[in-house]
Amino acid sequence: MPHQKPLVVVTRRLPESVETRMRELFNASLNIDDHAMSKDELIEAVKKAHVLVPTVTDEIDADVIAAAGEHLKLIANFGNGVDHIDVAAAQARGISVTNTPGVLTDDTADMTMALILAVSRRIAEGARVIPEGHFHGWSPTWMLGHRITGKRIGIVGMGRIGQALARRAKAFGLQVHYHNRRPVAPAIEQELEATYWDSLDQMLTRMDIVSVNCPHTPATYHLLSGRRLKLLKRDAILVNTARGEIIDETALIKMLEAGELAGAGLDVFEHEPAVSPRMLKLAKQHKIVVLPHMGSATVEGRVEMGEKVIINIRTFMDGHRPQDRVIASMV
Ligand code: 8YV
Repeated sequence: MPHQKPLVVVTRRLPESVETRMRELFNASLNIDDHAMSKDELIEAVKKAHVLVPTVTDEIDADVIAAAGEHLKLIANFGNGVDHIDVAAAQARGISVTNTPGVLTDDTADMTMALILAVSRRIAEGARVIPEGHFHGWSPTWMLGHRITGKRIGIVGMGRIGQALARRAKAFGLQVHYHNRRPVAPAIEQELEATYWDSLDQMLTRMDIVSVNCPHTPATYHLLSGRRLKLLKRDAILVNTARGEIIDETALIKMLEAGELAGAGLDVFEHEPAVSPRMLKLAKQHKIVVLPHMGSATVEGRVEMGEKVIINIRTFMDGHRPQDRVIASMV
């Protein structure tokens, strides 16, 4: 790192307090009009930057890494997931990668519960009735959804967010089940009264609600494949606030169209920001609830993410290993 302030290229607009602090601490190059950078722009950025601060909208692939100038030593991602960064290629070039875990756990878990309730209790559909002038009076059989209390939730991925969701689910009276690479500590299992399923297939056949909360890695790409989705009960619902790529979206759409699954709540999509017309049709028919990747979208969360990015850069510049360093073998 240079003795003068390092050139930190930030690819998107960040909360004002974060940008102000970055300007004070670094030679910060900010993206004033907040456009998603093209590949050429990213290549130009890595040629000159000492530190790159990308977000989920930037594909930092092997080509971008290969174009990096000798000064680039750190990619300090603004976000938790790093599936848009070729971490192995970065590591091979001696470029460290950090992320921002922990500070978006509660917000994402809250949004997951919100989607579970939205789908089960038809909230998105109901919220449109009055503004669209269709409320002509209460009726005993109108707008009925399904109770969640007493149902079984199967959480796929029991990391920070999975556990935060489990805590909320338990408070709502759901029975918590989970699949993970390995069981969580017995004390956590006890606290959450959670049942571990070594076999994802077996868990899927028994759940009323399935929530995807694992990271997207080569191992979890299409983890919920067409075959596995077929294992779900017809009256089950599926919720995804992790990454679209974890579910075979085409297979999911087919099942929803055929009425082979009761519903879905999706905050993320396989080809984001593109969402398939068939998915839009299902949303218009109120068979699914779709949100535009809002899981961590709180003012508080975004400021804390920015603060974490700054801490990671400062720690790195001071010659220490940042706490949030991501290594290729982890992803
Ligand atoms: C962020 C996310 O909005 O952190 C993540 O992995 O998916 C999001 O909630 C996004 O990544 C910001 O870059």
